[in-house]
Amino acid sequence: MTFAKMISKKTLTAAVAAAGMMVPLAAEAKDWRGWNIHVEDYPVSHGMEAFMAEVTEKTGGELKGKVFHSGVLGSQPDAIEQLRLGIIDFGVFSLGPMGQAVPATNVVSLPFIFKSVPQMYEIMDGEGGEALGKALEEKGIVALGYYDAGARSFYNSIKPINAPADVAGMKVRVMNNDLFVGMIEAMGGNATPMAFAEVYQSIKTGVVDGAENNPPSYESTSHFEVAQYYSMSQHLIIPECLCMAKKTFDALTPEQQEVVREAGRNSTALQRDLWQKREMASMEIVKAGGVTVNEIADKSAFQAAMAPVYETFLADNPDMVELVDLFRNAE
Ligand code: BDP
Repeated sequence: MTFAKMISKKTLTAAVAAAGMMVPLAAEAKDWRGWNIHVEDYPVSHGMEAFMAEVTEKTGGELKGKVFHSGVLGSQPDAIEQLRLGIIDFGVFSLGPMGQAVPATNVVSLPFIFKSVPQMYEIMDGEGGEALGKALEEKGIVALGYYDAGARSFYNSIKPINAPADVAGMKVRVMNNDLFVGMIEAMGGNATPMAFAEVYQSIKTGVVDGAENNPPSYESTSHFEVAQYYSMSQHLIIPECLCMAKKTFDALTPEQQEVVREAGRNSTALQRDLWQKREMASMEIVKAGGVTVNEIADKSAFQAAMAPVYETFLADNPDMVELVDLFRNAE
């Protein structure tokens, strides 16, 4: 009896299939999964695609992966947890919702902590970004660069906001972080933390009266169609982080890690450039779409209204006084 006849055809097929599957798995690293909350045509999305493409090219295809846009891999708070576990390999996260997992990052969610976007760049590319990078790393996240997300302003379906008192009684959607609830309450409004993906319907059906965001997000989500008053309070400048799972990063060779870091720096420069252009384009789109935009030249009343947010935060987090001072006392 020949060997082939000794084993059934079925067993042989299974064995060949198993061997066939095992070989590539053992020889190649798994494909990375990149989480992105934004639509494909968005500065963050282009930055992420460029990052992945550069890593693949410079490692001769050893490292590859895919960016999943439009939040299909889950909401931001869920994705942060998955990143920490290495289920998601990389992504661009707002440091707003990041505060729940990495408390030190809350410092950038304090209203008016940065004096301007250029100042934010300076602090995040220096000591401030370094301090937050360390805190992120302790929670399993490697920061590769800080993207621009401009400044967030209020929009709603009722009326222009010119003073904090105009927010009183309004139902305002905020990102998932208690600090933002405190911020709205400090102006007498009702805050509703809610996932990004739910905001459009919620404004449309009146569950909330409005929300707050930067021009590209206000435009790309079509929120401007259902909330036609955009009031340039610019109360929050929250940078975003091109982040990698430490689990994934630590498994790389030192050479691969250097490639990843360099691609991170390059994609950050690209994203910041694209951001500036998109902000202007988005303002044009929303104005053409019927939005009433009002500038708020003097923001001091809003700044004054935020005092309780700082007081509560510092009272609850005495260990963060130094970090807050590093940011707020910067020139
Ligand atoms: C956008 C951020 C995104 C947030 C979103 C939000 O880029 O990460 O999820 O705001 O408001 O500006 O939820």
